[in-house]
Order: sequence, then structure tokens, then C-alpha cells
Amino acid sequence: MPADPAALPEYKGLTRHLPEPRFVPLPHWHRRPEAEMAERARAFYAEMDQRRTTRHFSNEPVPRELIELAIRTAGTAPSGAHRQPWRFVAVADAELKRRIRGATEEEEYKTYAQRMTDEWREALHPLGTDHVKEHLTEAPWLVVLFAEKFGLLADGSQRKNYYVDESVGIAAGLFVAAVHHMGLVTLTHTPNPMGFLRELLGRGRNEKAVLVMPVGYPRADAKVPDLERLPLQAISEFKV
Ligand code: IYR
Repeated sequence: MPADPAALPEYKGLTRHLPEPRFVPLPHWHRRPEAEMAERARAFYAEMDQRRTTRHFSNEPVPRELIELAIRTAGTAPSGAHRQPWRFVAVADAELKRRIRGATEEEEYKTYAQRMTDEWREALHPLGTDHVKEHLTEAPWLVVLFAEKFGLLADGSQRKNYYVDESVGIAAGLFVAAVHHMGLVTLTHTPNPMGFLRELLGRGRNEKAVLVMPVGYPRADAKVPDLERLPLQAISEFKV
């Protein structure tokens, strides 16, 4: 039972010192016939269902504009209190990529050799991964996604961000979709612990690297593990 509003203490007065929020009419939306919606939904699903994560990148260059567009698409994600707590660092510089690969492989070696439990190592076995990260120097772009854990204001004070992990996760999903949609491939790589990326890329102490996403063309002989996606019945439940 919803609480009786009259019985609840009032809280809106707590923000009475702030200017009135501004609203504009919902832009760009128009009603589509149901058949058209179904057709678009099917086509989008079919396209997304063809996305695969490969580790085999060609070193063929990709124009910067395509990376910018993928980042802009990611930046359309909803976020907690609209704080937009994502920062994308796009690296094409060969020397920087080499340094990132060096530091990553050092961490990954420790992860695979020492940090992983046997259970984890066995879970990864079908993916065929190890500490060698060729994609970090092969792919023309490495897009490193940082989460802005808190804002740093001009006067040095901190401003809280909200639902940062959720917001950044949604942005990453849109980035992956944008890359696939434009006809390139990417990989969501997590070389934990990732503190070295903040240092190598000169980012602030309020940012935390969450994903390294190489972007490029797949190599002509690119392979993917033989995996299947869970069916609808396994990932959903409808209460109607
Ligand atoms: N971060 C390591 C290990 C790794 C972990 C998971 I969970 C994966 O799905 C894949 C790899 C790496 O990138 O190799």
C-alpha cells in the first residue's frame, strides 16, 4: 500500500534555495505504428546478435572521426543525477600503446599466474585468453574508459557522483553497440588492477580505469570462441 502522502513529512522545502528546474517538451519522439516498431526491433536485435568479441585485430588505420562518433554515442547514456561520469581516452600513439601493453602484460602475468583461483582459470579456459595482449599494440585505437568517481571543482573541492558503475556500464554498452553498428570490432578488456592506466594516461585521482577497448577491423583470420547466447527464456521472466 502506498503511504498516505499527507502523513509523510514534507521535504521539497529543502531545495527551495535552488532555481526552479527547467523542462522542455520531449524532443524528437513520434509515435510509430506497432508493425514498424516490431520491424525496427527485429532488425536491431538481428544486427546486435551478430556482434562478437574477437581478440584478433588488424593494424589497419581507422579514421579518428569514427572513434569520436562511438564516444559521442556512448555519451548519450543516461547517468545518475546526469553527472555523465564517463571519460574516454582514445590512444592511437604507437609508443603509448606499447607502454600500455607492457604494463598490462606485467599485471596480467601476475593475475594469470598468481591471483586467479583455479576455478577462475578454468572458467576462462574456453575463451583461450592468457597474459599476452597482442590487441593492445595491433588495434589502431585503444579506447580507455575511466569512471569519474567524484567531480573535482575549479576550487579544488569534490562533488559527489551517483550510480557511477551503473552509468559507466550503460555508456560502455552503447559504445560497444556503436562500434558494431559502424562495422568495426571491439573487445572489453579489463587488465586488473588498472591503476597503471591513470598514471600512463595522466588522468586525475578522481578517475578510475574500468575498461580498455581496442577498436579496429578484425584480422582476416580473426577467430572467436565457439559460444552460444542464453535463450530468452533463460534470461527473462514475464509476470503478466
Ligand atoms: N583480465 C584478464 C582475465 C579475464 C577475465 C575475464 I572474467 C574474462 O572474461 C576474460 C579475461 C584478461 O583480460 O585476460
